[in-house]
Amino acid sequence: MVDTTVDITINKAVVSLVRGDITNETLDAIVNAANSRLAGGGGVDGAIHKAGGSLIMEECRKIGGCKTGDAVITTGGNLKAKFVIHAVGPVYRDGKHGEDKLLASAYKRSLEIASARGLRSIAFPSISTGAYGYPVDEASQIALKTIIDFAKANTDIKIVRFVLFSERDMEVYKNTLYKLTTVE
Ligand code: AR6
Repeated sequence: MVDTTVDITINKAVVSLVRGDITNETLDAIVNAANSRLAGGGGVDGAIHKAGGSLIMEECRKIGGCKTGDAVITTGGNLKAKFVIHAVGPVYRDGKHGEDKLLASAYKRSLEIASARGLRSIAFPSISTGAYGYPVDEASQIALKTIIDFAKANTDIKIVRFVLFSERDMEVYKNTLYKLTTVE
């Protein structure tokens, strides 16, 4: 039953894992796995720009770019989510080029930007684990640990949802969440 949604409460936030397409989410913000030029592309980036329409790209062009490990916010355009937070994860080389810190930072900056805007709910894809090649098991540990640490220290964001595209990713994230929340 790998597709069953998982919800856990950390401090004031419900962290959940669901399987699906992030462009269907109705939360305050969805996070895009963008590139540093904010130029659009394939994967979740392509799906978000396609569903959200040209206003998102117009704002991306005005912003001009985003460093790896950082994030920027635009309108949600035609999406049900009000905003898109474009986070830039690292390209995975061999794990020895600071990829872990950059990936953690992409998640943390997205949460900080959402919080600074007064947003209460946010959905993430699995950043860097598609075209950028980050091994999903390691990436899931970094992603979930960063979110759990943020939720322990902050009370403003109430819903953090991971929207996982494949059954395998769902299974990996579930196992990681279980390990992170039962070992402590
Ligand atoms: N909803 C949720 N997750 C999705 C969706 C969707 N609609 N579509 C794909 N995924 P990727 P990256 C998953 O490649 O590795 C782009 O060209 C996908 O299965 O989208 O950070 C950008 O422009 C995978 O698990 O992002 C950048 O150049 C995850 O989203 C580059 O790719 C991330 O895969 C970024 O690469």
